[in-house]
Amino acid sequence: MANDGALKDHPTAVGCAVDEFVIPCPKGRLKLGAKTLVMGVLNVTPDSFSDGGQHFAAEAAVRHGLEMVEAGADIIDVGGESTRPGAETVPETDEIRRVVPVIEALMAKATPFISIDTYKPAVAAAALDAGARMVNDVNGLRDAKMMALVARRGVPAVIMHMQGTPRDMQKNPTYADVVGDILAFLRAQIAAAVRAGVAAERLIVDPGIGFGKTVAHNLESLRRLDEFRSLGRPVMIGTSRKSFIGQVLGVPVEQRLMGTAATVAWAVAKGAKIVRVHDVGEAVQVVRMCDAIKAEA
Ligand code: HH2
Repeated sequence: MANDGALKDHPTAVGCAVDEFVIPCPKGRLKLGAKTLVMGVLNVTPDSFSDGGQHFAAEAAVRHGLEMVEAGADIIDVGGESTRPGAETVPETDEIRRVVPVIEALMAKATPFISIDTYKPAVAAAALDAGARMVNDVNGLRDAKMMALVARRGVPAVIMHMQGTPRDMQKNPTYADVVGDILAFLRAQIAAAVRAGVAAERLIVDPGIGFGKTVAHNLESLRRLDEFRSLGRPVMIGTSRKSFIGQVLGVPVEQRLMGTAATVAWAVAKGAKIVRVHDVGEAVQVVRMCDAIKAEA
């Protein structure tokens, strides 16, 4: 079966009681248990905030995707539109033209477990046709067509929280209680998805670090990350190289590896089941170490 990385048991998982989720998906299942999964970011974009342009040519993207598989990525998250603050939207035909050849080539070469990072139903549909097996929606399944697609295809989906849109989300984010507000949104979207025919067991939740949040909001969301487990669904987190790390440490984007590692370790300790990162080899070491410590607890 494909998806070897995600399906393999971690050696330290033996005999320890941890919360465990098994998500059925086309051609297999995604196991989220004692082994924290590492999702590698594959941006096929000219303008992503940290790696824009580096993997824009399909060949370079495929090469980088294969490198991440080799480095131990369990999931490859392919995206064709940057969602950095202020980013311009990309027409869906262009986004499809960016991601589909890359997904097809990756599937032909290594059959990794691929998720499609998009909020556009047509892009998600094309990506699933090309071999992707999960939808990662930064818009949190707010689009009824996306919800219907996920229900119809029976694929796992990440519901991410974002306040506003990438164009305006960092202008003046405000919350009554950042974690409480995100929890309320995620809870409502899980309920709406179930009403639309999505099996609750296929849903993953993500508080959306950096999406309509100040540095203080991001830090509080991480500090209280364990509260998201009350939703009864696996928690995913994407902190990699993000600007709140730069603001805390006073370092530019290319010097945020250690800050990212700290957030990944913290997130695993607080119960995250998937970490979305650019630096896969390093993150694999961090999560394996954290998983080993947790397993002995
Ligand atoms: N962050 C980014 C994109 N997609 N998806 C989820 N579920 N969670 C995240 O935190 C998340 C995400 C932004 O990071 P990146 O893809 O590196 O940048 P850009 O949007 O500029 O391509």
